[in-house]
Amino acid sequence: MLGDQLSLDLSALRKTDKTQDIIVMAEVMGEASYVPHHPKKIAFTFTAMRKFAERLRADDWQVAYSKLDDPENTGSIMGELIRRAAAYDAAGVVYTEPGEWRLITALRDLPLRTYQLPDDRFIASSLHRFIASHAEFQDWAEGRKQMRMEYFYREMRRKTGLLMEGDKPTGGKWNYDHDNRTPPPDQVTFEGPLRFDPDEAVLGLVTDCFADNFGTLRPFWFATDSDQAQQQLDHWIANGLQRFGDFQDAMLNDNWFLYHSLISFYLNAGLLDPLKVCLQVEAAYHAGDAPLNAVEGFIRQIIGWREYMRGIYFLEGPDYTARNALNHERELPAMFWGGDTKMNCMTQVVAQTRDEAYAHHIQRLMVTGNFALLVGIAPHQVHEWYLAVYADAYEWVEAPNVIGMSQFADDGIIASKPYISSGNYIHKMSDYCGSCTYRVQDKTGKNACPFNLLYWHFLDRHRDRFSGNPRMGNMYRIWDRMDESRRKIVLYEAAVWLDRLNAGEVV
Ligand code: FAD
Ligand code: DLZ
Ligand code: SF4
Repeated sequence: MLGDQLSLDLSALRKTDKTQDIIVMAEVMGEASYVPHHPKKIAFTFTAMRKFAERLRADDWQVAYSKLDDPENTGSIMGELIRRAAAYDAAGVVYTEPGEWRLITALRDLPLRTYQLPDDRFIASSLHRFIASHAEFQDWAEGRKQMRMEYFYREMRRKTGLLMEGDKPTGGKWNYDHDNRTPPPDQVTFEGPLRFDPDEAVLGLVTDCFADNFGTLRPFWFATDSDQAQQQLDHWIANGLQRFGDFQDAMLNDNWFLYHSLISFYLNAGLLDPLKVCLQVEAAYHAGDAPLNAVEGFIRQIIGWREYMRGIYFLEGPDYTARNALNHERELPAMFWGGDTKMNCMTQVVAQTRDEAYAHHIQRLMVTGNFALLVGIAPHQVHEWYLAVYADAYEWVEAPNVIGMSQFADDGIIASKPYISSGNYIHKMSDYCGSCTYRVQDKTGKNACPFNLLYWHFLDRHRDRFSGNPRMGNMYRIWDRMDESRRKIVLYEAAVWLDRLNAGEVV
């Protein structure tokens, strides 16, 4: 059982026999270092794995658990399986499909008899009439000129019956996204996530072994078992859900969590079940405890985006993370690792990421992601950064969000147009610009917000690719109508700014 497979109803566990089978779990350097994971992510994984192993043992399972510093630890999942198979004279290995091609391939190549079972902890894969396997997602996807999440989502609503009245969506509309874009509130009434006590032994181990990794380990407050994760969900439904919809896209200097649920870590590790979560949130709506825009918005993220991303990851195959449709080659600048920058939005989001191993969706998409796309950073480097720094990052969900949604490196499989914006959007949705060295109102000049310059630079250099896109025609018309001398100044200033970035100046 892998570190993100901590579910009592995991398919591999269902197939095994307590009286004769051995559950193998292993903290290994290979998994802890394929990217330089944030220390909180490593501490979360190890603590949750240790607790899960204890829970299994209490339920009479036989667990062979390797700690990272066990002297016999071979350092890889494959090595540990071979070692344990020899020690127990095992006939073979039964496992649930991992969420990453790298491990799928490695496990397939094990010099042992192996049986891979599907991971049916996903709603789509447990709805046997809909998409029971990767092949069926492929069938669903084929024959569609364009795959779009919205159609998949509606299908998921119909199949699950979530927020449905007969065959009609509750409230008459499928999607309340337009009601979910209110600028930040003056006061946030949600106090943020529950904070749980850490396992000091694990924190000590992580401090000793991963001292150089980017990220702050303490205070460590994550839930690390399913009971605690459920407490966090209950706490958020009671106190945060009500205003989640309104302020889903808002960002603040002094409040990092706003009304977000902070349950992605727990869902992705297997500590919470996505369908049960959605049913509980739907029940809050029917009890009159939360408005429809919040409940629909939340359920869409889980049965829509989360499941869709998984479908795409497996549909697109192992080369997905190498895609680079826009030929972006710039090195990831030091500011992503906490290096100085004068852009307050970047400073805030990177600081929050460093301290919490968390940023919410719009911060990931419209600040760090938007910046990476506008300046043209190599998508593989962007992908590795996101995979490392967020505690909820596993490749099946991270890669479609980064390579597809955020960087358009898959040439539009996920997004119908690139998610780019000038400083205006960040200004509208946050209080970042008020305390920035740059001026968001300035379109050119020495204090001009870099997003304002880079936005046009991006559109101009990718004209061939995007000018025919019906959703972008308007932007090209605005650009073309601009005075030629003004266009020249914008492009010149953007190029100078990029040169300064290349030269390692603090920009
Ligand atoms: P909330 O805002 O409370 O949303 C509720 C839940 O909806 C989340 O817990 C999550 O499970 C689900 N969800 C929302 N949006 C998405 C989405 N786009 N894809 C999948 N699930 C979604 N999410 C990850 O779980 N792991 C990642 O590695 C990851 N990387 C991302 C990278 C980029 C560039 C972007 C733009 C988004 C990424 N997301 C990722 C999606 C999203 O940002 C996080 O799921 C969300 O911020 C988690 O915080 P939360 O639990 O407070 O979410
Ligand atoms: C993320 C992670 C880390 C940091 N460490 C381990 C580990 O030591 N052992 C383990 O079984 N899993 C770990 N994981 C989770 C895996 O990387 C994850 O299962 C794969 O990336 C597939 O999603
Ligand atoms: Fe970011 Fe520009 Fe606003 Fe500064 S002015 S915070 S760089 S959007």
